[in-house]
Amino acid sequence: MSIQTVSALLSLVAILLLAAVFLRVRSLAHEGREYAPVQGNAYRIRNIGFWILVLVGLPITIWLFRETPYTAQAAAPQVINATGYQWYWDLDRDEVAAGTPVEFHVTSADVNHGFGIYDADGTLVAQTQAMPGYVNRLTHVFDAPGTYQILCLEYCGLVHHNMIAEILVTEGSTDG
Ligand SMILES: [Cu+2]
Repeated sequence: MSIQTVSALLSLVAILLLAAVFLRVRSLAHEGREYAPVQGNAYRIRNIGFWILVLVGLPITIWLFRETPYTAQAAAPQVINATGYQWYWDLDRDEVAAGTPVEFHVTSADVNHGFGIYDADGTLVAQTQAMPGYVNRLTHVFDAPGTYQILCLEYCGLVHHNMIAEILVTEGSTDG
């Protein structure tokens, strides 16, 4: 089960629990109750919640902060400067290592292009825009070695379909 499926199921359970609480409160709302004991209970629950947050949430928060800034913990990115032209890509580097972040600095020399990275099966793995006057940064970690293709994702004129470049992703780490 993927992490997305797990979090979706957990969210669903939490939503159902919350809905059950609301329905329970609604069904009790018709009963006349003494106000003071209800208020006392509510304050007790609020106190317990507060101390759970302090005793559990605070240590977890501090623990999670130990690696900040997170980017400094990651290996130095491999940088590829990519420029789109009508109708080709210019990459200053076409070989990177799998498992280490690759930072694409993407721009265009003429019109808007779409910078799409496809794996060997033709699945889009990452994309950004290539725009004249701007440098868009796209960080991607290639999990699997292989040959990846850069295709233009925005119609940019007559030979748009021919804007294909290749990146070779090799096993393991390189100098970066
Ligand atoms: Cu294009």
